[in-house]
Amino acid sequence: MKLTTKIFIGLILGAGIGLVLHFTAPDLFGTLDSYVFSPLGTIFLNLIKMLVVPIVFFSITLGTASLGDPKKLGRIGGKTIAFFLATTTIAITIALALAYIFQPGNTGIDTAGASFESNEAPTVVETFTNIIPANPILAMVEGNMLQIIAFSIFIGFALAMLGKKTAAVLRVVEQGNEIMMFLVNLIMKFAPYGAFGLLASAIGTMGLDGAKAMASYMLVVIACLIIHAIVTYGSAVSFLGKMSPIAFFKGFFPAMTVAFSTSSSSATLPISMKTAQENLKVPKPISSFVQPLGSTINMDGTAIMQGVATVFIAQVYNTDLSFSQLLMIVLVAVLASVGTAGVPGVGLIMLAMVLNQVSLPVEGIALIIGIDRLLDMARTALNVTGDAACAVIVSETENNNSESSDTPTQQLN
Ligand code: DAS
Repeated sequence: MKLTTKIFIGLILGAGIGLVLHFTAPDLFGTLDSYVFSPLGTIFLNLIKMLVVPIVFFSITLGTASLGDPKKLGRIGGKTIAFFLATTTIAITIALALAYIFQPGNTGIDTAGASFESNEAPTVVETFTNIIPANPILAMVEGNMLQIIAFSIFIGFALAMLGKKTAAVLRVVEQGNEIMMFLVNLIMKFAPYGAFGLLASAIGTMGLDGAKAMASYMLVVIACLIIHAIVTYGSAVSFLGKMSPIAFFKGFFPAMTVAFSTSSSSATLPISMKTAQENLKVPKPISSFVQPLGSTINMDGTAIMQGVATVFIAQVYNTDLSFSQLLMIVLVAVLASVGTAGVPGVGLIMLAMVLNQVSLPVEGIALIIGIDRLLDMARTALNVTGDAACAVIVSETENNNSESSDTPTQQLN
């Protein structure tokens, strides 16, 4: 049976049992929650939290190193990175805006019991100055994600510039990243049981309010994904790529369905590239530069989930996020998407990192973890679509420079 099906069963069973016990046998629920539901959920959450620091270090170091020597990136590389960072920032801004407008977490859920210390939110200036870690090892021990990301980018940049001199270290980082992806896959096998425990515990405690909160969260995320696809990508391919948005989405639809069913940008990459080259007429040299890079460093769908989830969890815990905390969410989610590899469930692990950074309880993931697999399918489809949109735009603008001496391939060398 497919993992997605198992997770669905865990989700439905957990929500169902939690709801029934909430209304018919609250005492029995209390006992089961203490000895079954919460322990299952805690184990799953700790497995996710266990990977956050190493996965950020290895994947962002590798993501940065794979950019190669900035001088060699040239015009195409510059356009690609600029497009990726711009669209991811727009994506998360849409997410934060809609989460504030629709308030999915304000459903009167009583979380008074759930106490957590919310660190004094730093000012905007402190947010930026604090990015550079005075002690990177301490940053890892404390889980200071922005500092870990910054340190990883420095290491990745050094690896890119030192090239062959540090090839052995780069190999170790690549293998470290492989180990992380293997462990993500392994942990996701526990997801059905974790989702069952977390859902039964959350719904059993919060009743219908919890179910309503999850439904509204899901609707807001899906609305953001659709808006970003139509408005951001639609207008970008139309104005910059000189392609009709309908032709773009129709042409790329086969790859979107593969991404939706696999929940993995990496697994979809060969289809994404083939579809972009054949249906969207993207030249092979540009497609084979932009799309593999995008499947690693460009994940707008994931950034949208993280933006909505963070505001949702803050609302559930009746916590107001300051402007500098919102800025932090944008920074961490954009930077986190730089390294996040395209495998199922990795966005959820990165969400734990974003919550860490704005000192919100990672336990808040309990409310959304069950439905995350469904949303993972939808956001992965958006992730690969953003890479294709970038490829269309880069190839169009490179054509406009066709009077320039070098061809895309020469430009890339
Ligand atoms: N499943 C990831 C991908 O492949 C996205 C995510 O987990 O958010 O893009």
